[in-house]
Amino acid sequence: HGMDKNVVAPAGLIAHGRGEAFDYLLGEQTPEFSLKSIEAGVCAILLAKKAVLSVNGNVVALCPKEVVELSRVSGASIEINLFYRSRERELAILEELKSSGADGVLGVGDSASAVIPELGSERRRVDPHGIYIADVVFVPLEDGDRTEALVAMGKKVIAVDLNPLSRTAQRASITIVDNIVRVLPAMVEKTKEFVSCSHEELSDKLLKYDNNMVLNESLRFMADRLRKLSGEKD
Ligand code: PTJ
Repeated sequence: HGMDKNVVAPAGLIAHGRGEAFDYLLGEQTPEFSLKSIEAGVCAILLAKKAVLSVNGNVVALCPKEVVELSRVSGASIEINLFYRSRERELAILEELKSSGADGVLGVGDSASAVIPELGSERRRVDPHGIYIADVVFVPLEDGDRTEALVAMGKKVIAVDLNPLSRTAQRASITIVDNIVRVLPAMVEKTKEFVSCSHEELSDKLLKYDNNMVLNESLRFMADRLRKLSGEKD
C-alpha cells in the first residue's frame, strides 16, 4: 500500500522482507536486550542538544503516527532522508507525516542543502538545520555507510535494525535489534517515563550501556532460539 502511494521505494519491499526474516529468528517479540537499547536510546535523545529522527519511506509507511508522537514527547525534529530520493517521494512522505500530525518536517526539497562528507549516495543530502548540526540522530531501517559517516562527524547514532550484522547496526552508538513497529511505541512510553529524570540520572543510565554486549547478546539469542527449535537439548 505504501508503495502504491509512492511512500515506499520498490526496493523497500525487499528491505522489509530482509527485516521479516530476522524477526522470525527473534520470535517476533521484543527481547530483554532490546529493552536496554530502547532505554539507552531514549536517554540519548533526552540528553541531546539537538536530536533528529531521520525517516525513510519504509519507516513512514509502517508507523507515521508513532514517529510524530516520539517527536512530540521527546522534542526531537523529524527529517526526511532517502536513498531513492525524488521530489514525488519527498512530497508523498511529507503528506503522510502531515496527515499524522507533523509540522515543520526537515529535509524536504532545497532545504536538504548540506552534505555529509565522504558519502556518495543521496543519503548524503541533509538539512543544515537538522541532521547536519544534530548531536544525536535516530536512524531506523537502513543498512549503509551513512551511520559510520555520522559517527565520524562526532554524532551519536541510534539505529533500529532487525539484522544485528548490518553495517548500520554494527557501526551505531546504540543499536536496537527489534522491529520498528514495536520499538517506536516502546520509545514513546519510555520517553514519557524518563522525561522527568534529571540530567545525572539519564547520563548514569547511558554510561552503563554497552552496545557491543547487546549486539553479541542478540546473535546468541538468535542462535539459541534456532538450537531449541531444531530440537537440540540445553
Ligand atoms: O525510502 P528510501 O528511499 O530511503 O529507501 C529505504 C530502503 C529501506 C529501501 C533502503 O534504506 C534499503 O534498501 O535498506 P536496506 O539496505 O535493506 O536496510 C534496511 C534494514 O532494515 C535491513 O537491515 C533490514 O533488516 C532492516 N529492517 C527491515 N524492516 C525492518 C527492519 N528493521 C526493523 N524493523 C523493520 N520492520
